Amino acid sequence: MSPCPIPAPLVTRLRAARRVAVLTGAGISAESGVPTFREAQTGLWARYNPEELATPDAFHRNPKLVWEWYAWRQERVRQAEPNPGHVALVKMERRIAGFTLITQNVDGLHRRAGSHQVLELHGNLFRAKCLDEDRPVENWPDSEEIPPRCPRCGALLRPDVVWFGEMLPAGALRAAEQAAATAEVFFSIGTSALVYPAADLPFTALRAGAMVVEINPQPTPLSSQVSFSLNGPAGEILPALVEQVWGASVPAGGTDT
Ligand code: BJW
Repeated sequence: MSPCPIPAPLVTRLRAARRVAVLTGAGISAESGVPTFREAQTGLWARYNPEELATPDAFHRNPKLVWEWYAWRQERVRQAEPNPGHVALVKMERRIAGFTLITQNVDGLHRRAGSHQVLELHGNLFRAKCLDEDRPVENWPDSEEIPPRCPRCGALLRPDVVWFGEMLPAGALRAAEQAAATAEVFFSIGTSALVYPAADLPFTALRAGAMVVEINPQPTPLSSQVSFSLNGPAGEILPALVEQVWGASVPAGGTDT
């Protein structure tokens, strides 16, 4: 049962839409038990501010601390499962030919739910790259050293994610901007809409005349601008929306890695 009614004009527009783009943030994984970026961390990490750990400076100052933070997050995500919000987006992908899923998340839960086309704007928690060569590294020899070293050049390895002040992957960003500029309906789901350039995407869609819909239990800087603000958890609102638009029988399909 959705905590808020799905607006009729949204249902009508979605049934007819050929191009839909969705931007997700940490909130979509909250109901899987993955902490959002700006909420208090737990346990060992409660005294650290994620915004201060996700920077090149933090890594240069204390690479071991930052590597271990990402290792802790990997472990939490391994224990998590995709939730009904992720699954509803898989169903949406199956219903709309021109569907683009853009995520700021690094947890890989959209793919684990079965989404095929995912533009990962901020990288992926489960990849590492060489700090000096900026190339992905898949395997490295066991060692006591944290972080481990690049087997080719001996430089430190770092998580293959995008930190503040770093460029987003150009191809993914270009595809996301194109999807936002051409979408008939654009969703901004579970993001505080504070971090650029991702936070610009809903505005690109608005300028191009899209219906822009936000799903979030809390207001954001985007809320006053959107066509519809659906206040509640994505894991409840998205399944209700998909069911109302396309009925209960939309297949979700299996999981991919
Ligand atoms: C629920 C829910 C439920 C809870 N259901 N919802 C223009 C203006 C000002 C600044 C800039 C600008 N352009 C660029 C900048 C600088 C900077 C920036 O944006 N700073 C701002 C903070 C002011 N941007 C950058 O540096 C970017 N690079 C760049 O622009 O390069 C070009 C350049 C270079 C040099 C100079 C100038 C330009 C890179 C940004 C990289 C962000 N990286 C991180 C870390 C990734 C790795 C990791 O995960 O560790 O990405 S930071 C962090 O924030 C992470 C997230 O993806 C991102 C967004 O967070 P998100 O997803 O919105 O999470 P939260 O926690 O903030 O919000 C969760 C929401 O969910 C809340 O609203 C809840 O209410 C909601 N929620 N439960 C639905 N059940």
